[in-house]
This record gives sequence, C-alpha cells and structure tokens, in this order.
Amino acid sequence: GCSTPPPAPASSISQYACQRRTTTENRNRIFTDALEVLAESCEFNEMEGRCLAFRRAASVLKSLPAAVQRLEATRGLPCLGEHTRAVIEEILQCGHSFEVRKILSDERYQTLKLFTSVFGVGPKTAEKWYRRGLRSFSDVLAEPGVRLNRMQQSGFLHYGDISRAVSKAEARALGNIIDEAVRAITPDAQLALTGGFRRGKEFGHDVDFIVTTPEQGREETILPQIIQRMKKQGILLYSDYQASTFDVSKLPSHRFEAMDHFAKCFLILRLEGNQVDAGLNNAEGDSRSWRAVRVDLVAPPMDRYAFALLGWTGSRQFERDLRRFARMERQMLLDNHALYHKTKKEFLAATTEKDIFAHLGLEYMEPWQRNA
Ligand code: DGT
Ligand code: MG
Repeated sequence: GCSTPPPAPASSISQYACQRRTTTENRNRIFTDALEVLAESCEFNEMEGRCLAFRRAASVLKSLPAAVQRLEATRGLPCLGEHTRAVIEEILQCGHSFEVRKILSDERYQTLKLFTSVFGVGPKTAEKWYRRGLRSFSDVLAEPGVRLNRMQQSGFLHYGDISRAVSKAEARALGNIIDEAVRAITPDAQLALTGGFRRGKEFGHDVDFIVTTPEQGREETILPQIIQRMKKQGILLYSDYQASTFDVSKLPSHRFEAMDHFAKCFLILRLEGNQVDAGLNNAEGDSRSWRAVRVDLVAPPMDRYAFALLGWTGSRQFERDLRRFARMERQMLLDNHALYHKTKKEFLAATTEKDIFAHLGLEYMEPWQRNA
C-alpha cells in the first residue's frame, strides 16, 4: 500500500549477525521458515556453501524491525542473493514458494528430517538408513543390519517426550533441580542458564547450563558428582559424560571446531509434573506425571567462563558471525576457549562477555539480542 513506511537505510545493516540486534520477535517468519527449509535441504545434499548462504539471508531478515511487504524493501540488504530474492518475491506474490513446497513433499527430505529428529542421529546416519531403503522408525527398528548406539536407543525410547518443545517453566524447574544438586556438592560453584532460554526464547529443544568453580580444576569433577546425585534421585534417564580434553598449551586451535574441549554431559532427565506449574499430559490418554527432557551441562575452568558462556549462548548463526568477524575484520581467532590476536601473537583475557565484545571492538549485545 501507499502508507508503507520507507525501508530502514540498508547501508546501516551489517553483514555480520554480531553487529545486528535480533530479538525473538521475527516479523519475517514466512520468509525465514522457507529459507531454512532450503538451507536444510542443501545440508542434506552436502552443499555447505549454499546452505550457509540461505542461513545468512534468513538471519538478516530476522533482524528487520518490520515485515518485508515489497521486494524493493530488500534492496541493499546484505547476504540476500538472487535465489533468496526470487523466493521472497514468490512468497509475496503467491503466499508460498513452489520450490519449498516441492522439497517439503520430497520423500528423501521428509525421511532425513524424520531420522535426524531422533537424539543421536545426525545427517550421516540418516543418509545411511535412507540408502538402505528405510523410510520410517518401524523400518529402522525392524532392520537387523542396523545397530543403534546407546544414545540412539535412548533417542527412540524417549522420542515422544524429547521431540516435544521444552517450555520456559520447565527450563526454570530444571534449573532449580540442578542448582540444588550443584549447591549440595560445591556451595561456591556458579551455575548459569545458557543456550536459547538465556536468549529469552519461550521454547527450546533442550536446556543448556554452564557450571564452574572458583577453585581451578574442581570443575573437572563436578559433573560426575552431579550425575551420581541425579542417578540416586532416580531422575537420570540417560547420561553421556565427556571428560575435559582442554589443554591451554594447545591454544589457539586453527581449525574449525564443532565441539569445544570442556568437560560436558548430554543428559535426559525425568521432570516431575508437580515441579512445574503447567500440566504435563501428552498424547491420547497418556496421563503420566512426568516427562523426559534433554539437558546439556558444560563445565569450563573459571578463567574460561566468559568464552564458554558467550559460545554456548548462541544462536549458532550469531556464533558463526562472531568468529568470522574476529577473523576477517580483526585478525583475531575466537572460540569457546579463548580470543587470540594473530598479528600481536597474544591472548586477550576476559572475565565477562562485555570484555570479549570490547576486545573485538563490537558494541555489547544482550543475550536477548543474539537471536540471529
Ligand atoms: P534450542 O534448539 O532451542 O535448544 O536452541 P539453542 O540455541 O539453545 O541451541 P543448542 O541448545 O543446540 O545450542 C546452544 C548453543 O550452544 C549454540 O550456539 C551452539 C552451542 N553448542 C551446542 N552444543 C555444542 C557443542 O557440543 N559444542 C560447542 N562448541 N557448542 C555447542
Ligand atoms: Mg538449547
């Protein structure tokens, strides 16, 4: 219409997510959902470059203060290529993208999406199962040639619960349980909520926490103790503990690391219904008083706390762009352990996230502004 306000000056929007404030309120979901389907389809087909391009475009649209109503409004926006523009135009004209509809009805996409929704099943395993001709969970479970690891077995066992979103109230209830455990073991330990819930999300696929201790080295033993305690309480449904492989003398690491080296554990916990104010009844007549929830705990040494907190708060796109910004614009290397100045050949210490943003010459972004 004629009353559409003029678009924000495009030149003011950075190509880096760490220079854009992105809240959970996404006014362009109709476009970003479509772009995320395209990104995921590329990921399934090992087209990483195109995948990243779609994710970057979606991230830019998420940061806009208003819905895109005309294609002209996207002119000058960073990271929006020909393909993305065509998708936006199609959605503006028809309400949906034919290419996205085609992907969504594609058997291979549907099957890989289904298989990767199981805890412990990544794209590689999903692809392997698909190539064997498996198309459903019952196909997988009936196939003699498929050996499920412990994680995948738990993934199938608790599938209904852990594929259902975790609410903020449930995250809070888990926070109380873990806080109680931590305090009983080491009263001076610090526990912090991280991941999507720290960014203010209403729902999440899991709940992420960081725990650390003032006493250097103590953080390495705290996770096994927390796990033991939960086991005794009867709330531990699954636990995969990974001891620390962190080694200061091996910093900085030059290759891209999907995982950091801190002690961590991937858990499935039993959350009782009376521990949250919301009712927990699930599908048809299942009136169990509890549900299974995925929880991640990471335990960095105190002097790495700020880097770990920044790295685990996300979003994934925000993290990618922080690292890319550090490398491309500042000749620095950032990961979950440290920040290294390549030309000065020195590490930059930080005790808070604000210190890290300051070292990078970035304006500080609150966690709720990192939903890129
Ligand atoms: P969701 O899906 O609602 O749980 O959303 P998030 O943003 O909490 O996503 P999540 O839990 O997968 O990851 C939170 C952040 O932590 C994300 O920025 C990436 C990071 N992260 C998660 N797992 C790992 C890991 O194993 N290693 C490293 N280095 N980072 C991880
Ligand atoms: Mg999470």
